[in-house]
Amino acid sequence: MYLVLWNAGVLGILIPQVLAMKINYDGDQVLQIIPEHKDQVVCLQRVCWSFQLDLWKPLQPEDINVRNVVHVRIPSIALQPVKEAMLHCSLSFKILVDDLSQLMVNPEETRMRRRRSISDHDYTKYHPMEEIYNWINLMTEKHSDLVTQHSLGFTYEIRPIHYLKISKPSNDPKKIIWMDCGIHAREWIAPAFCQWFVKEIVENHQKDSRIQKILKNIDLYVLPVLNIDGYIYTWTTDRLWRKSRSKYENGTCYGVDLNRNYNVKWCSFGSSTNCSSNLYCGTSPVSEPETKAVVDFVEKKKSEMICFLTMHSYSQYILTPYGYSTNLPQNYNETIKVAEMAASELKKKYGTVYKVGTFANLLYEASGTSQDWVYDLGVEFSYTIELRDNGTYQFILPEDQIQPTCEETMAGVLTIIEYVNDKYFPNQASKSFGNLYSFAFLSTFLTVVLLT
Ligand code: 0X9
Ligand code: ZN
Ligand code: ZN
Repeated sequence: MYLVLWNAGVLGILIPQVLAMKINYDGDQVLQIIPEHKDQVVCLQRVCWSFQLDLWKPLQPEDINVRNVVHVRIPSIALQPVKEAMLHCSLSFKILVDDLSQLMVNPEETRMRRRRSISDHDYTKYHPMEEIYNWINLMTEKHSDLVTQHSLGFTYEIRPIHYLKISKPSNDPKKIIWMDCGIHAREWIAPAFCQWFVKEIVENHQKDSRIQKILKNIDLYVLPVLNIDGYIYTWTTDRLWRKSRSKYENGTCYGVDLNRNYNVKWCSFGSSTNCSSNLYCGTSPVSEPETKAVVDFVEKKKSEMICFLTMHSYSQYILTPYGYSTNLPQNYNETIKVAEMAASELKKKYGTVYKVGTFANLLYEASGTSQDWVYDLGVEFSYTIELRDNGTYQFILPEDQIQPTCEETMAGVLTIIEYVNDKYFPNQASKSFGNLYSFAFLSTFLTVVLLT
């Protein structure tokens, strides 16, 4: 049974890969529009619907609002009529990207790079999936004292989903912090950050006292790419693919938005029942094997899990629950405080400004996200982090921004992790200092007592 599935999977992947033409975005533009009045909103929505435009921000015309920034891709052939239609209702626009295809790196070229040893793995480049699989292997070989790889499950196209567990041996019970990257295929900076994060931890766990302290109490679980099928598809066929690659309605449409597929107000807001939509929520909650893999894992580990981080792009946000409701979670003040601390540490590196808040209040409501599902399961600190940029390059963040993005994000993420560690392990937070302090206090006290 397994072998048959695997073969079918391989064939199912290989055939379309050979036949499918790569989608090119020659001459496509990305426009920024900020509608100032209600009638402009309505006009812009109509333009989006009638030209079937690919909205990037927000993701569907229904969520366009007065004075909210809109980013939309216009195919080269539609440029003239779309711009005319916009000017017709006095909508002014700014050209964010003049020719999208110019921004996209040539993946074939990148694929030619062959990695031989771990020191060759270039953390300032984007990597195709086979290189990430190799990196996972090499990481566990080279750092077997600290890093192990485990299977979370399989994707729709039957590829193994691996996560890394970073753990120091301990006799005391530990807690778990989870981080996943690559739910959305085109958000390449997220998997790049997961790789960076693991590198930083393994390289610094001996010299950095903060990482040392954290690893005493906490195991870090890192999932470098969840939506592997989609990620591969962005390399082979469509750089702007968002969803997974499951097949619907006899192959007339593909893919579920894996961040709309969780069993939390499933398919109510900011999602679609239309399988052609970028926000397709699937046929039922947890219908996708990728979602199921995460759900099974989190359910098994929920009593130990104290923090859940899910990495996305773009917009530069640290988001707290909820997405499915504008109601605030019970620990809102604390989670916001921690997010603000993280944003401020992040900003210290390169001055990058992140906004903090709930998704539903900052942007629009979205149900069925992993962040909300995990939070409602009882994981106290659950964050979605939307990495760079803020609109100049959007999903096509240039490789020369990988390093600064990862460095600043590392500062932010470590702030969250340290806070959570200190909260759950208060005595360990500054034990040596504490001991010294009580010794000093006791001896002063004794001296005073003895002298009087
Ligand atoms: O819409 C999403 O899935 C995320 N944004 S993205 O542009 N990367 O697609 C944000 C999800 C936020 N979720 C919650 N706050 N619950
Ligand atoms: Zn495996
Ligand atoms: Zn995303």
